[in-house]
Amino acid sequence: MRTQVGIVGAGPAGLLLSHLLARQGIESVVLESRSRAYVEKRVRAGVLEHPTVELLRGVGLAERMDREGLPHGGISLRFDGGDHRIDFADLVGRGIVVYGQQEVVKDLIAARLAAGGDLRFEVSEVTLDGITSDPVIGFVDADGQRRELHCDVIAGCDGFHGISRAAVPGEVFDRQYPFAWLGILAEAAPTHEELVYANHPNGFALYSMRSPEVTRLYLQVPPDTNADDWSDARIWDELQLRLAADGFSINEGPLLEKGVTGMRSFVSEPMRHGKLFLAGDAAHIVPPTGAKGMNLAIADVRMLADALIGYLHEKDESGVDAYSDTCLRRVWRAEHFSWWMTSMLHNFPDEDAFTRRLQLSQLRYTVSSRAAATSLAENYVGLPHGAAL
Ligand code: RFL
Ligand code: PHB
Repeated sequence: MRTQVGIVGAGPAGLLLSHLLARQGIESVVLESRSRAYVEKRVRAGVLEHPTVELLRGVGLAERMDREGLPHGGISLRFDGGDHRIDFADLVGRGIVVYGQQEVVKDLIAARLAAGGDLRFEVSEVTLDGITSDPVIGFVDADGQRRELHCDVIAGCDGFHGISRAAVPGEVFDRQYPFAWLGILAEAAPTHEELVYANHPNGFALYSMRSPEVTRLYLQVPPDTNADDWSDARIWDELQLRLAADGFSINEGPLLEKGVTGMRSFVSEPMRHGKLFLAGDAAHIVPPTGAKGMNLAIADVRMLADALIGYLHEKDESGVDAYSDTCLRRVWRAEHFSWWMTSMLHNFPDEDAFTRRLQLSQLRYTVSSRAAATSLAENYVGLPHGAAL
């Protein structure tokens, strides 16, 4: 088999890359280890930043998002018994859209299949060879046939646990946090229109949603937590307590999903080796507090698609040569923002009184100074793609 771009991984990064390349007449094959049903059901991110929304609109992927997504003009920070709204619309004139990652993935798969795209699910034993000369991806297809896919370049979009990153020699930057998030999806109508980030003495809590019928909520828990140790009643009690504010209560309902997510900051540099390019979680991870992971994956592949179009159509290497450095500037901005939000909003187990006072001071400053609130807003709604960072 032969194609121009061999893409490993059918998450938002791999699927969007395939879509962007196809629009410019470049062929790709997407290889995914999981089934289509699995990737379409995997519950993950929920916040699309402004540049993501604009990109999806610009490339014909926004029809359902514009119908079903929930546009938000701000978020609340809740601490010390008070609720403080950060008004994105007023501060930066832009907002976000709440639309589940798996909905983006469903829309992408539908668009690729409608355009005759080659997506292969349930492949196994994926290997990468010839990365600095003639790239070949080896794999076993869903029917058990071993195959070789020869390509001009490989895009490693296989997430944090994929195989691509190991083929790129370089340096790794890693930080683990001493807590995790217990996340639930509940069949309960949201009682509040926007997201609430709460810093409570018992730990962080986040109020989010997916639709007018489904609420998404998170609690800070110890890193080794087993989700089964938390009964539904205990989860609701803790959410009601940590998110409490005047006139605010959470509708409870049956849980559709419950899981624990670790918190980590991670960057692997560079994002390219020879003809292998990393994009998305394959190259970097952020803790979810800034809602940046999927948005960064999307920014990477936008840059990568432009670079590959120049390279494959016109043999212009300037874009592929600049890819890693340019992406990493946005990556580190998001790493900083996510680390900052995480540090400001969570309880650190060994936190002393001095650190706690600093945290509260930072929260008060963020909600009372227009300059500080604007900085949060501009990062949260997303700095423009292509901004000098
Ligand atoms: P993905 O989505 O992990 O996709 C990688 C794909 O590669 C496949 N794969 C392989 N395929 C073939 N061969 C192999 N050897 C393979 N190994 C792996 C995998 O099965 C998978 O399908 O990476 P991608 O495309 O880079 O996308 C990144 C995002 O998924 C991730 O950053 C976000 O989900 C992070 N995230 C959030 N991001 C946001 O922008 N906003 C949010 O609000 C937000 N909230 C979150 C989040 C992630 C969370 N979890 C569960 C980690 C909330 C949570 C709880
Ligand atoms: C979500 O709705 O899943 C969500 C929202 C905001 C975050 C993280 C996750 O910061």
